[in-house]
Amino acid sequence: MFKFFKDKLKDAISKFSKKAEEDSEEQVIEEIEEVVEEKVKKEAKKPEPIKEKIKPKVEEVIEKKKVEDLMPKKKSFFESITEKVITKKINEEQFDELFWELELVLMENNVASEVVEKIKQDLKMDLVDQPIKRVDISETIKESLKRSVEDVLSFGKIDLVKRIKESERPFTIIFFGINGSGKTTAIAKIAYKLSKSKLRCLLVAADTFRAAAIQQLEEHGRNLGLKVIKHDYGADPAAVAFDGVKSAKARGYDVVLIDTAGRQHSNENLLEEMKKIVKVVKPNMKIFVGESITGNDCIEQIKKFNSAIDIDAIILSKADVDEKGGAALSISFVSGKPVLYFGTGQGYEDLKEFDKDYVIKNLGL
Ligand SMILES: Nc1nc2c(ncn2[C@@H]2O[C@H](COP(=O)(O)OP(=O)(O)OP(=O)(O)O)[C@@H](O)[C@H]2O)c(=O)[nH]1
Ligand SMILES: [Mg+2]
Repeated sequence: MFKFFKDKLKDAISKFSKKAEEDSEEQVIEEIEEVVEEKVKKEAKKPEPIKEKIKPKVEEVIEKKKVEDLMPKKKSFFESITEKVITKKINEEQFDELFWELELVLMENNVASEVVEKIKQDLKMDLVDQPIKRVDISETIKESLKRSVEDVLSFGKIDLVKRIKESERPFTIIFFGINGSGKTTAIAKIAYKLSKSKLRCLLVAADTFRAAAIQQLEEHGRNLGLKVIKHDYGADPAAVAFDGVKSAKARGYDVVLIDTAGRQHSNENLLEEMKKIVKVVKPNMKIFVGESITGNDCIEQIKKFNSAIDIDAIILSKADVDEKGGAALSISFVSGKPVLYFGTGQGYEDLKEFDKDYVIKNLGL
């Protein structure tokens, strides 16, 4: 995950810092000239000889520009020059120009515009008009970016097993998403995970629309040793879901996992049908399953699903084949809903709990 993004991000940080350093050579000389001129003005009697006298010393300090720890409380004239040489300041205009490269990388890797803007503002606060040690420019940019990303990913986590164990039974979860996003696979993976935590799961085939959808869930049921509640194809999905919950109550199941048909977020009829299922079942949790690789499309989808039925949590499938990862970075920040799991393959064990540190590490930050 994030491989392409990580490499590009590294390049952009390095370009940002190199450019920031390059730009500053001229700026430093100007700033030194200002300090010298001020000193010369103060000693206005014989400006020329003083300037001559100072010149070699200034050159000497410039030579030693990598010297650190020359920041006394009360700065002498030459110390002020040293500080100008070993630190630099980026003004707002320069920042906007320097950030552009990073902005392109973020956008190219599907980071949502809301998140790009937040990162930009955070970096601006940290970097603009702040003295930064020249030798540390790259590290300072990286640290600032890391803090910003950490902030973007700071949403409340849900411990699903704990939540289920603390709730009244059966705990009902309905899975929604567009066609082929990985809903049915995610249900099988979650059922596998919950079963290992000694929770009895009942699967409900409320996708009565797509050919072979019921068989697909039944096959998972057989593999995992779990019962599947089904009606015929074409049946009302809300009725199947209702029947599933009723059965689970009667037979003492802990969890009901309801599969639904894929629906485009632009199809109003299918969104209405989804509202009906929710109204009839009143689930404990509505999970949106989105494909990580679809990037900003995935963000648009959740916005639409969210406004129709108020999603509770997200599963991002196919993270294993997503080299960019912008959706993983942005979806919670933009939707305000937590990512529960990443789907990381087609096997039952390929479900990874969302972990902020894992994302940050994979971004190379
Ligand atoms: N690599 C990878 N493939 C996945 C993952 N999750 C699902 N898939 C594959 O994606 C395809 C679609 O998955 P499904 O679970 O059938 O998707 P769905 O949302 O139920 O599809 P519909 O019911 O048609 O809307 C299948 O081939 C899955 O094996 C994942 O995390 N990684
Ligand atoms: Mg399905």
